[in-house]
Amino acid sequence: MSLVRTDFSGAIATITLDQPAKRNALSTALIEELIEALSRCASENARVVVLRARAGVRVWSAGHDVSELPKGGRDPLGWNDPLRHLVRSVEELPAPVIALVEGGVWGGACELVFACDLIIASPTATFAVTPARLGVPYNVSGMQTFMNACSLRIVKEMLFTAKPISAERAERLGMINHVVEASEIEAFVDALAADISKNAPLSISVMKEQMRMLAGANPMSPRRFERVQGLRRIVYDSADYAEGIQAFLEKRSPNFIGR
Ligand code: LCV
Repeated sequence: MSLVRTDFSGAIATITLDQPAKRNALSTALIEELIEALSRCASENARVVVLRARAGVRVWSAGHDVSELPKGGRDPLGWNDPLRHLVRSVEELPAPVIALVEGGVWGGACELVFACDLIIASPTATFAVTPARLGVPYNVSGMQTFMNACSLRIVKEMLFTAKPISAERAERLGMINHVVEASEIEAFVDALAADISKNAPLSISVMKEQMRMLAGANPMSPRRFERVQGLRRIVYDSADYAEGIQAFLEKRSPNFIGR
């Protein structure tokens, strides 16, 4: 059974996350279908892609499938992690991707949404970045995605508290483009997508790629990168990382000890 649906209406594609039983957790299987759907949008020259969950969901996506995270001793968000592939696929797609968000967005799914080009959310939408809740050392490019989404102080609040922020506050902070009532959000996104699809696709795709390169142009020396990787290894090799994953799987609160 498909975990993702793809529909085309002229030059506009809509990809729907469709695994409500697992709250659209970003498992390898679901991510592979998402990447395949994005690739199909590119091959069919879609001019806009709308990424959404089923209408009216309480949870847009529960984030990385925690059961697929390594138990320790290996980078949980390394270059080849499916979530990393997915974020790059969104960023490198020539067509703009509009995230239509209803319900809660958790952890790595926040990075997926923030990697989209525009974000339209209903008032029910919330955004929670959760590495600290699991004891995970988020990866460098993911941190850059968050830092490009809003001010450093807000990113620190979201990362250190792991608490959800509301769509209304996210809009006020410039983290999302519009908050639109659930009853109107589909028509709003359709009109936005139609406006974009009437413009020059080559111009748009090149401007999207320029902004990706400029936004990611963070001169980090090899020495600094190695230091970051060394620090991250301390975290994913820690007892706290193992405890965070185990506590989630056992559906209990974690007891972090700071090592
Ligand atoms: C696997 C899940 C998940 C899930 N994985 O429904 O950003 S980082 O670094 O943290 C990164 C590593 C990351 O993204 O980590 C994941 C961060 N995500 C979260 O912390 C959210 C975890 N999920 C929840 O808090 C709840 O599931 C929410 C609030 C999303 C929905 O609550 P609700 O009561 O509606 P359940 O918790 O009952 O979940 C329904 C089924 O989905 C599974 C969960 O285990 C359950 O499966 P079973 O029915 O088999 O028990 N599920 C939910 N989230 N991230 N599986």
